[in-house]
Amino acid sequence: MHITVVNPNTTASMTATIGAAARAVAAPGTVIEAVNPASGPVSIEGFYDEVFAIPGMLAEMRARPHADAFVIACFDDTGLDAARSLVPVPVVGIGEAAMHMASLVATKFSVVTTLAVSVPALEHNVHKYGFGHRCARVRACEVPVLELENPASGATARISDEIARAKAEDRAEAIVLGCAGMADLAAALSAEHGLPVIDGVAAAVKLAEAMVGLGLRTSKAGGYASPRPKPFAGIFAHDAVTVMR
Ligand code: 5HY
Repeated sequence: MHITVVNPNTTASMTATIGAAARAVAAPGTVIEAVNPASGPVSIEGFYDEVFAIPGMLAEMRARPHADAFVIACFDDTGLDAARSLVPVPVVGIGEAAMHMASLVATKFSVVTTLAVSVPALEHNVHKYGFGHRCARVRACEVPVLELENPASGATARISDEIARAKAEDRAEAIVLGCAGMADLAAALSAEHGLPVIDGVAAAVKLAEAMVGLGLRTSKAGGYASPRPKPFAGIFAHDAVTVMR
């Protein structure tokens, strides 16, 4: 099967990290293609950045009708509902995927993300997905997204310190890494802290494989129905959906 993993931000080096994490867990026979749009924010940190990442992300998806499933590799699950409306195949957000996996191994989990500005959007998703009684807290380690790629930033140590606080203060039994850029840190942090540390990229790839294997596709019976064809004016003219799927 072919899974396209879309990093909605425009930082190719982060896309490479995401792709490596996806391929590390992909089953034999699963082809992983990791892509990012050419236009949009270099990182997504809060509501404003997110909006400008969505058109480019959807364009990357529209250009790949051959994909058996898509993973949206931003922990905010950027544009997830629009993406599920656009394509008939499964679309898995790494945030939602990680929360589901955490709920299968712990009675209570905490999320450790990057900056405080990102926290409200993630808290909204926790409740939107029905994990309000399972997620103890969404924490920020105050590391900007792209500093995750800077070995001199001390990012890993700051994430580890926040995990220690989640264990002590939240009684977290598992940790969800709240950024796609943390994908390569899960195993080491889990070993260091002695509890499950879940990376959403890996979780989303395995869930997507399972959905394809089950023949599950997004329901078009309601909210994820294909958009009705209509003109889009101005700079979004090429984003108009012209045919029903
Ligand atoms: C992400 N931003 O996973 C989110 C995390 C965040 O560019 N990729 C990003 O900080 O909201």
